[in-house]
Order: sequence, then C-alpha cells, then structure tokens
Amino acid sequence: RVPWFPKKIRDLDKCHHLIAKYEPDLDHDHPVSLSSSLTRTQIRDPLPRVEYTVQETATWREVYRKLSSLYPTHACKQYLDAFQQLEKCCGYQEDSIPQLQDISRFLKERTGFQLRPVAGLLSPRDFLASLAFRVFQSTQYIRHSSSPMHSPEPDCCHELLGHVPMLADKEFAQFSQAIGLASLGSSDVEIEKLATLYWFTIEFGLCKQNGSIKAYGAGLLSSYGELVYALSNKPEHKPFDPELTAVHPYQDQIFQPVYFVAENFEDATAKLQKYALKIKKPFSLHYDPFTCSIEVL
Ligand code: H2B
Ligand code: FE
Repeated sequence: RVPWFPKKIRDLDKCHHLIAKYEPDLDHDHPVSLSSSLTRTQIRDPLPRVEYTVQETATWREVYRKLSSLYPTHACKQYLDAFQQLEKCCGYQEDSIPQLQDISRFLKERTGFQLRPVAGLLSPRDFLASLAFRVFQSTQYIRHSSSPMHSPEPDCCHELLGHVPMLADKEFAQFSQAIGLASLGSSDVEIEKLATLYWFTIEFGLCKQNGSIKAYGAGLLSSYGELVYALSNKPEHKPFDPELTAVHPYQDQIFQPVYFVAENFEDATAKLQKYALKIKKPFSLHYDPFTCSIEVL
C-alpha cells in the first residue's frame, strides 16, 4: 500500500503532524517562548504578522549580530547575495524580527518558494512533502531568552537566518523541491533515508567555492559554534554522494563528526534525482508548475 501523499498545495492542510515530544502545550519545560501576541490559533492563520516583545527582539539582535559577523568568511556566495537582498527589501536587520509575510512574498518572486507558519517540529514525511510544492513550513516563535545561542528545535532565528536566504537561490530551490518530490508516496524506510539526506545537505551541507569550502546548511548558518567548527580541520569532509550520505548516521546532540561537500547545487540536484529514480513506486509523479499540483502517471 502506498502511503497517502498531498497532490496539491491545499492538501498540505493535512500535513500538520507535529512530533509529540516538542508539543508546547504538553511540555512545561518547552524550550521556546510563544510570544504573548501569538496564540496557537493565530499560528494556523495564513502568515499572521507578529508583534514580538522587547525581550524577544533582544534575543534576535544578539543572534543576528553574532552570526552575521561570520557570514562573509563562512557562508557560500548564494547565501551572501540573498542576505544582502533581504537586508535591502525584507527588513532584515538586528533591531526587528522580519515578518514571514514579507519574506514569503520575497521568496515567491525569486524562486516560487512560499512560507507557511507551523507550530513546531513536523514529522519528516509532512515536512518533506511540503517541499515538493515549494512550500517551506516555518516556525514563527523565537527561542527562550535564557539561551540565545542555542535552540533544541527550529525557531525563527534558525528559519530566517539559516533557511530563508538559501531558498532565494534558484538552484538550491530546485534541489530542495527534488528531495520533496522524492518523498511523495515513499515508504517509511525511504523517508528515513531522505530525512538523512536532508540533514546532511539542507541542514548541515557544505559546498565547494573557488577552491575553498563554504557552508550552505541552515543548521550551520544558524549556529555560531558549529559554523566555525564545520569549516575547521577538526571534522571530516566527504564528497556528497546520495547513496552513502542517505545511510550515514547523524548526530543531533553534538557537532557532526562528518560533513558532506557538494561540488555545486546543479551537480547535487542531478545526483539526487538519479538517486530518487531508484526509489520503487508503482507510478511516476510529475509536478505541474502551472497548477502547482502533482500528476500521478
Ligand atoms: N519541522 C519543522 N517545523 N521544521 C523543520 O526544519 C523540520 C521539521 N525538519 N520536521 C524536518 C523534520 C527534518 O529534520 C527532516 C525532514 O526530518
Ligand atoms: Fe531546519
């Protein structure tokens, strides 16, 4: 039996399965603070504008300052180009937290990606499925002010500083959508492998650039310590190869011992698409960019 999967953007309303251990309502030690003006119902509305508190903005400022000092030497050029544009057109600055609504409009014009607000960590299947439609499910709250440089789960610092700039790059956008398309209707075992690929690329990926190695993964670009470490000579750097990368064990508590380095995004996408063709499905899928829906053939 083929697992259910969304065929059109509207179906993503059913891709909302949160991973329970991070359910804010159930966990008193929940590591993020939901802004006072941001209730659970508002999160379900389409891209509500949020008024962040002074304390939340102070957390953002600290993270923004610290990380943006590293980008010129550590981030890939696609990231730097987009970051500059986000500062120019999208309110990226240390004194206020940019709004998902503005960012989503910005991305839509560049790569067709759009943001959707989400209340926490989603299941890998639901999260990956949305990428097939160039939809990125983004948290909107910010980490707790007691630990500005660390968050155990995604928050707006991670999404806006880690993911968003890369989603403004056409080739990276295509790579992201390719992982999403590969996930549709795949078995749990295949989803696990695609989630691992996602981890070592979109979250912790490195790429070659003019003879040196730079970061493009969001988990790196939103973590000062790991960004410095990843580009040092301490960890191992291996070439990105989907067959090997997909089954490589990964760490979510400590820095990665191994990072995978892509030649460039075009090459990474070609390799990923070749990998995806080997995933057994009783049909083939085609994404129609005019209707933003999946045709099952
Ligand atoms: N959910 C949310 N809200 N944000 C993410 O970045 C995310 C997720 N990443 N669920 C997914 C899981 C990723 O770790 C892979 C696909 O498992
Ligand atoms: Fe992420």
